[in-house]
Amino acid sequence: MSKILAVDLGGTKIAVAMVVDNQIITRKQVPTPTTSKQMTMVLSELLMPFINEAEAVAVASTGIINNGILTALNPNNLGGLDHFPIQSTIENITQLPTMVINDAQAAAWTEFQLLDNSISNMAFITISTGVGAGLVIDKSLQIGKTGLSGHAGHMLADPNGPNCGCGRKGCVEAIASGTAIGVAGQAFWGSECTGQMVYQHFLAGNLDAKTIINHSAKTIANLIADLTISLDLETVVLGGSVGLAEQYLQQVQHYLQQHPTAYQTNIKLAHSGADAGLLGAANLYCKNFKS
Ligand code: BMX
Ligand code: ZN
Repeated sequence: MSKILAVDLGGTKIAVAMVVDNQIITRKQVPTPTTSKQMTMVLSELLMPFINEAEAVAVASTGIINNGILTALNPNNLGGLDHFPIQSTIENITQLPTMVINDAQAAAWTEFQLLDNSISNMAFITISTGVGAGLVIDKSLQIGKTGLSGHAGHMLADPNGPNCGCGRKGCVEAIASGTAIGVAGQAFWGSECTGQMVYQHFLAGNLDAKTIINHSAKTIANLIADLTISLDLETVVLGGSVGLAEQYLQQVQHYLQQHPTAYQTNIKLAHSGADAGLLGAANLYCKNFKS
């Protein structure tokens, strides 16, 4: 039996869940704080009620995770939280063994295991606060020496595109993410416009919103085509609040179908929905640290 306290630390929310034998038992969610002091307090409040039940803590976190330290590739997604010692902070709070992995990498691992056994190469792409990706190649999750593997949200989509918080211009994330969708919507719906608001206008048939959402979906389709031609992907799984939103998958499929056959692959929605990161982190802890 395994009893893992799983944490999903995203750019917008932190979710905590008790995962018993790969099943989520209790789940809680709060907005992500933006300073390390607040983060330590919030983590303490969220984790303390569960520490007596759990044997370990497994964290799926946004950012580059190297030696238990969270470094933002796009610091704009994380307020003041760049260079946060997430592993030691949680170990100090809980006194439990703690493992930390990138959120999209964790989710890729969960979703890979739910695919047909014949599949060796897949990508999970989350379109959310940012655009993250996790790659499984030859059935093996790619993490990389410094934790950077899969950061495909920062591949070049348009050299003349908007500036990205990572310091580059025209990244996929700067065009396709929920944050980028909100920023594009500000020209029509004012400075308080969010990605969610643009999406509601899109579903209501507004043409300006349709242009923005289509631009995001087309950019993700181009990314999928590039990853497929370079990695021989057999399946791509979409997640994140935008990736899982009504009609988004269909838009991405529509644009991918316009590419030559070699660039096309099967695209589906994350089977474990918004829980993919939590389940993946818990599962990876058991796989790597339990005999
Ligand atoms: C960013 C990057 C990735 C992350 C992705 C999705 C940071 C802080 N994060 O590209 O590590 O996987 O966003 O993150 O640089 P989310 O917060 O949208 O889930
Ligand atoms: Zn970038």
